[in-house]
Amino acid sequence: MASDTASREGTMSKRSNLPDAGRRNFLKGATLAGAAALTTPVAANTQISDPSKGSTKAAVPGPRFAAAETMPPSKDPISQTTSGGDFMVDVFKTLDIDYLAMNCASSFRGLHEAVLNHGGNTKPEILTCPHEEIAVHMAQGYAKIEGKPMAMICHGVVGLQHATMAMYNAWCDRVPVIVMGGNIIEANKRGTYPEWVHAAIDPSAIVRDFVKWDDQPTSLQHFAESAVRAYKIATTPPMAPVMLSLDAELQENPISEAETLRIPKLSKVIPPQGDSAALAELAKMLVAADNPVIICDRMARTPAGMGRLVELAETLQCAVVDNGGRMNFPSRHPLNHSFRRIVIAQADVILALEVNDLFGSLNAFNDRIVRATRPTYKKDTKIVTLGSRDLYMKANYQDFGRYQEADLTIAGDAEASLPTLIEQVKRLVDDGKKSAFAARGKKLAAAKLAVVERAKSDATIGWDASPITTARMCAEVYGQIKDEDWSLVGSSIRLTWPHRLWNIDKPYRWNGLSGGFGVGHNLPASLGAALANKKHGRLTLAFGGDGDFMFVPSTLWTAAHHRIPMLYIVHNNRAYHQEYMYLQAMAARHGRGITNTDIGTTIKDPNVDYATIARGFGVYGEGPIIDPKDLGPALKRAIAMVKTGQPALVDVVCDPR
Ligand SMILES: Cc1ncc(C[n+]2csc(CCOP(=O)(O)OP(=O)(O)O)c2C)c(N)n1
Ligand SMILES: [Mg+2]
Repeated sequence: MASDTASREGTMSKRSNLPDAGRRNFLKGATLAGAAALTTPVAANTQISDPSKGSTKAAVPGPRFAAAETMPPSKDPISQTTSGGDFMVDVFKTLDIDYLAMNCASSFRGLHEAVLNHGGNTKPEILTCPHEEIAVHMAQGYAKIEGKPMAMICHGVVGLQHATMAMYNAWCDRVPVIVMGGNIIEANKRGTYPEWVHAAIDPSAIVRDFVKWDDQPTSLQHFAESAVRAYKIATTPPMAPVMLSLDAELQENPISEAETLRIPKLSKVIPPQGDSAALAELAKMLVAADNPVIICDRMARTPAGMGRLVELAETLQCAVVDNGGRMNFPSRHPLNHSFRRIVIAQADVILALEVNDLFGSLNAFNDRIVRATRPTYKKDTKIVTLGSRDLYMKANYQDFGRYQEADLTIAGDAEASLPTLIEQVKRLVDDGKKSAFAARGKKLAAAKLAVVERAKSDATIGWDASPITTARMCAEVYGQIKDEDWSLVGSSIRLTWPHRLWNIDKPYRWNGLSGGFGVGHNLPASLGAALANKKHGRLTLAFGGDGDFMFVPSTLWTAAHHRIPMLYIVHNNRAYHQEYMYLQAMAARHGRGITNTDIGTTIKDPNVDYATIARGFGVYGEGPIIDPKDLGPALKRAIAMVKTGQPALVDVVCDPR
């Protein structure tokens, strides 16, 4: 790393002495006295060029500049061979950032140009996004598959305002995203009025409650240190987005004192393991329990997480309830009891691993008459939490959920703590325990089998119905992808069939949830995950609600433009159906009938033709599929397109759930 840094520094110094005439021609050619400007190297230090003389002069402070401000410049003074943006790109390269998602804007034109012409549009490569929300959500989906963050940049003030909801989702989901925004800090440098309305003294204020850290560097050295720090903070569990506001002048102006600039090396933070004595106590509780249950949510941070959880559960032969925030546990594993929550009621010890809303997992909520909750676990059940939840909290947004009592709270990263916990558990399991555990595991396996058989039979209900049942839609899709190396990266709200029926068995087979339940997440986040899957040759697919699709349908243009293969299946119930049901419940509660409840909750009159929209964005489209018999052939054609490296959409007119 150190030698890398040294060679990079060398590159920067070299660049400042050797002008790349070709690269900067567009600047010079427009206004300058041609040959003189082209042959005059600009020393990026205390020297400035004097275009009228075609020579370099020492910069003199004071009256000379005062005069310049009151007189119109005779000629455009721009003639430079480096820009601050170049240095910023060199910093991104050291951080191994593959993509920069953006909607273009003048407040970061300096960086944009440097990415293309200094960086060669690789590491990072620009992803063109028609909406800032797409850029951030793509980064969210990408990070969970790829295990590293993507950067996005947006226009000062207005672009960031568009990015906010996606940043909130990523923050609630504890996913790292390197967010940047352009700004013009110095008032006297802002030119036209749009530059004023797009500038702020503290641009990050709007997102400060849901980023882990932010900064507005005022020098290139400051940028380098803050960029490396931002990356480190974002990727240290609990992970979260970070925000850097980038001064346009800093990006656009020549680099001065290039030889003093240094890119600090990035050292990865080792995630904290829970206290070993506490883990030993937990191991004792788990081994002594008659019915221990593990609940997990955002546990598997890396592909290693799933294997560790399988090892712990198999050692104990205990039930696992997976809330699905990450790909934690194989769906068909005999110990996966996510759809048999009765295990929570039977548990004498519950271990919660990185569970975001533990109260919600352990209590039933009913708001049909009055808002009321009741515990679903026994009074004397011992509850233990292991996770990074307690290590990081913010006050304003209430993503922490209701306070849940626990008997033992171990602060630490669950995935990092599992090896020690497994070791402690194994130490305590003697032959007697082993056979008792095996008997428990056998019972659980039988109960699991019954649940799967039940799901299979439930799935046949209304098999030939039109609109198509969601069970049939999922079964038809699975039938066609199960022998591929597939990755399911998105799902419409409450669509549980894949987890009930499919064999979801590898770390990339599922990509978790939105985090903040901000609708409009699924389509772009799925595309970001598809981008990460592309180089592995995986068949990426996602289901998504029609309501979700309507927020940022232009995501499909990004998919087509960047040739990102993904099968996107619109679960088209022609409604914001979750809200439709809430409204019906409300009307019923008030005794006023449900005749008006499709107002404001349905997406019909006119019906939306999603396949035509897809084609308009250059994406292969099938549908609307209304007759279930048409679904199989349509999926086959769409999958064939995806296998050629293109995105494809299938619009399936479905029942609500
Ligand atoms: C940004 C945002 N706006 C509104 C909501 C409220 N909301 C929750 S679910 C939902 C319906 C989404 O529709 P769709 O994706 O079609 O899913 P469906 O409920 O029909 O299965 C809405 C509007 C939200 N969560 N986020
Ligand atoms: Mg819908």
